[in-house]
Amino acid sequence: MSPTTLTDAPFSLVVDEQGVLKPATSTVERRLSQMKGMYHDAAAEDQLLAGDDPLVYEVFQYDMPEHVGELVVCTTLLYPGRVGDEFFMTKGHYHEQRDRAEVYYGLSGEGQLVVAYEGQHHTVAMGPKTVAYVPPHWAHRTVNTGDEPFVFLAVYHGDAGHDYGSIETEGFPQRVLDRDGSVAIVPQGEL
Ligand code: PAN
Ligand code: ZN
Repeated sequence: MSPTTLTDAPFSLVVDEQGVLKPATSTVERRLSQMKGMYHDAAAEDQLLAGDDPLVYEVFQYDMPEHVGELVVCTTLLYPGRVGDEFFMTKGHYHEQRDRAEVYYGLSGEGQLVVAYEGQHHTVAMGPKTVAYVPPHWAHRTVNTGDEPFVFLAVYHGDAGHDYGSIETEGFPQRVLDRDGSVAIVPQGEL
């Protein structure tokens, strides 16, 4: 349960060498089996699921009151890997409160931020020390395009909430693929 009163004292958190936020009050462990149908190559997905159901990413979060005036801090460790030719990625979401923006700060590894809104789309390359801005209203997802964990810190409004269903139904208009060792950003319609 989130606390119902606003925070009234400063505090600090630490991000360890691996990117784990300490302390974290909630964590997410996302395996491939929890992302069924999100990768374009269903046969490659089935093959991986028949194996060890890989861990795709983890989130370490310090929960805050669900209030617009508060800021939630979390880190994401997005592991390297591919489903067929498609790089490991997060599920992606809109914020439930659509007009809540977010800031990402790259800590290690390499990736892409993919955003989408009403048929428009953009990608933003991210690496260590990149500050990437997710504008209000845009669905957002990250993709690990490297061979080591892509780790970033996120800061977002306490009342933002996460709507996974809408973008899952719509689908992101761009996919990030490994084409002969190069990163290719491919429109969904051109697969
Ligand atoms: C991030 C994401 C995190 C995991 O902290 O929640 O990277 O991605 P999914 O939530 O799409 O599974 C964020 O954007 N928070 O709002
Ligand atoms: Zn978000």
